[in-house]
Amino acid sequence: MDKKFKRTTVTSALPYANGPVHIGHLAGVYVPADIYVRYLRLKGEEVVFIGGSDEHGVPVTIRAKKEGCTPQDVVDRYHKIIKDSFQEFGISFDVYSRTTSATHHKLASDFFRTLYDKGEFIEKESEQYYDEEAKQFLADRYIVGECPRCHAQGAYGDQCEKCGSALSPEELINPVSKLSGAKPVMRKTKHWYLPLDKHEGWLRKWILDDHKEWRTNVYGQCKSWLDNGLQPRAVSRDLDWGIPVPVEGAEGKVLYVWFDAPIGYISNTKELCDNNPDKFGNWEKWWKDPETRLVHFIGKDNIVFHCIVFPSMLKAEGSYILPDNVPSNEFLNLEGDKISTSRNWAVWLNEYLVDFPGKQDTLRYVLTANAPETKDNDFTWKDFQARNNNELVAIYGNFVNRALVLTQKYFEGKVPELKGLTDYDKATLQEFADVKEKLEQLLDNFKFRDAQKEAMNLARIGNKYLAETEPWKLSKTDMDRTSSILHIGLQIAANLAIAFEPFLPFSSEKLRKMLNMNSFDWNQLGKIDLLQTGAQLGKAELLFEKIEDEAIDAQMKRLENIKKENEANNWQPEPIEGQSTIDDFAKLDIRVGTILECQKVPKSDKLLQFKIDDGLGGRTILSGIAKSYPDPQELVGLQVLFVANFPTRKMMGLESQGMIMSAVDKDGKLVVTSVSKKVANGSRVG
Ligand code: B3M
Ligand code: ZN
Repeated sequence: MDKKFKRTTVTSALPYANGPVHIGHLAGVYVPADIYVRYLRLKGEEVVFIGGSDEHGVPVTIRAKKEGCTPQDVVDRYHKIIKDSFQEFGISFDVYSRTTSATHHKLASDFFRTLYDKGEFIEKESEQYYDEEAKQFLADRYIVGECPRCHAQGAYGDQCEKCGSALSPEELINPVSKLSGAKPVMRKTKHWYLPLDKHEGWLRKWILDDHKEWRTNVYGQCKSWLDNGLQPRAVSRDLDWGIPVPVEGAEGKVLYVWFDAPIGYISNTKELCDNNPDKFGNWEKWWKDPETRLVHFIGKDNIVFHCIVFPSMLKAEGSYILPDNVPSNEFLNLEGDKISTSRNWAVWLNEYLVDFPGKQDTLRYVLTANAPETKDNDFTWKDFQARNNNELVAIYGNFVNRALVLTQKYFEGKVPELKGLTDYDKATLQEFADVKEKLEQLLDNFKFRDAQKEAMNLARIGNKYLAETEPWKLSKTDMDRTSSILHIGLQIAANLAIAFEPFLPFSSEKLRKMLNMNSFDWNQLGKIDLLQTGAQLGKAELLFEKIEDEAIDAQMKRLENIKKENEANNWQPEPIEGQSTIDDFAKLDIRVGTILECQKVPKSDKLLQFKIDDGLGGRTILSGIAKSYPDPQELVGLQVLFVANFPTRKMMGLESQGMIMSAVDKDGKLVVTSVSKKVANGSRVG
């Protein structure tokens, strides 16, 4: 660590407690933060890892309304689900609390009051949409209307989900309140603003000059915000869910969720320290001591809040440190499409664990291997399977298993003696002598993807070493050599347990037990005296299991079904195109006829053959609707519309005299059109 720091406060974005967490959250924020913290802990550094749920904000109230329960019910439910998921995936928070806690309400309220008393806010009146029936001001998400850009209906006051445009509520065409359906009116309201423009000067220097080492995506986004000029930001809202604005005359107003949420990091630290003073000391040292390094792990949509808004709040308060780094990731997509909660396009952590019990490390591994560190990245189930089977199982698992099983077989499970080194041994040891430096260099710079590759490279070295020295063959002729090879193999395995601990904590724990390691020290990395000759090893177990095609097919099927559902839900009738005249229409002779017989055409999966009573002696018509009518008998007796004056066509050796008219439903199914009352067969449609 940088000499100027003594300890590190690591925070990870507080997820909204309005739904479960998915792989995108894990990949973007929590796995990288956890890797970093585990690494620091292994090195023996002083660190706290702060997490928690973000329980205020409009999305929570919307969910509550939809489900007919209170916002508190919603956050109670999801806080628990989210907390459990994190725990199951080994995200090793020192504290995971919530912004509805009493500690947080007080701290956030006091924080606001301090800034208020110092004159750090400006008070402004503005006009905002108000629902006269529901008697309340409307948050942007509570107003829907026509999108001014693409003219889709149902666009929200802050965004059109159809075309993705960011909107403000005044731009919507024909806005209506989602609460009552009433047309909202403009009404005056007072709010407190943080004058970010006033902070621009020091922010520019602090970020653009002093933190050039920040990731380019973070630095670039900050630069563009700063170059565009900062505006005052409202830090209060007219809402009844949140922390009341602690100022007289502010009834019905709460702190804006993005004002209170980052303060949640501080409140949660306070809660941790107050409950464990012996272990963590006073909370203030984690937030106010310039020798503390503050690091925020976040997703890219949170950059402005963590790099500009929150630092301005901290600076305005005056007694806090500022973040030293804000490693933010880009987004993870799923099978090529943006992860979306509302479209259920996600792999939910609680569901993953039902389908892949005990495979937490596999997901951690794959998410880090594909971490969207510098650009958006894609998660696919095929890649998930391949990385598990070809890397975790075939390289890491296979190597460790061979070393342990052979030791069991030839040396009664005791670490055999090193009886000399060949040139090949020396070259192998040389290959990973600098693994510690390499890993540190990458981890210190938040390059978790490359760091994990480096750890896997160590497993590759081990795997290759055993494959080439073939101790299972040598054991027949040269027990001394076998002894040395397995000694080295086991030392590499012990190195792997340590090197992989930040990434794959469950597997490392398993391996630690198998190797019976009683010390587990980062500083031993790269050495070959981690295990004592003669030490008894534990039982060899498989570190990873192969994932079969069926399990992957089931996941793909699930996604396919979701895609179909979404398409059906998003269906809109095709726009009317072109013009036609009454004369065009008159050329078509459309008649009514009764279906007398209907059967599948042999060897065709599309065609049905109809016998129609057309009032003119009868005719045969072939129609490509077999897939929509698996039981053709249901059509018999129905009066349908058909085009009677098409020339006869031949299909599959059969003649078709006309076309039965069908409608294409939103799921693509064809439905024959029928008449509402019995008419004489042969009647003309016009
Ligand atoms: N809850 C937004 C999000 O989950 C927000 C983060 C708060 S961090 C202080 O993306
Ligand atoms: Zn639009």
